[in-house]
Amino acid sequence: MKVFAVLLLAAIANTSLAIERCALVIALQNSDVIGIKGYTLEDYVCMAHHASNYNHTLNISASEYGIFQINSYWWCNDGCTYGRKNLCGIRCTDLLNTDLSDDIRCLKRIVKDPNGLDAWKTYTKNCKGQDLSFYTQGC
Ligand SMILES: [Ca+2]
Repeated sequence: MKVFAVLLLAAIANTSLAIERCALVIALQNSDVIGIKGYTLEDYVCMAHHASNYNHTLNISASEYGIFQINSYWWCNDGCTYGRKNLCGIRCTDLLNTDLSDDIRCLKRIVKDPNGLDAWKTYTKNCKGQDLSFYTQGC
């Protein structure tokens, strides 16, 4: 019985992660970020995987927010307005909820900057120029 409970919990954990990944895939497919500078759906999903492991509540060191780990100095308002740019015109806390539409709008704004997805070191290290088909499989 104990083994069954552990297996059941493991299955639930795997399922919730998979649903989160596929929810991101669908949200990106319904947006207009695919194709900007030649970036594919897989590029974005890979970046999110390595940035946050699809954890939309992640707030590392209070300066990186959400599923894409968007930085508060340039892109959102964290309440400490001094020196901040808020180029996406949103509250940083809006990057921590389950509504990914504003996260993706901000992602689009960032990707249009000269660095594109290279703004994420985790993208250049783990995703750029690699076979990324795994990231959208099963969705
Ligand atoms: Ca959001």
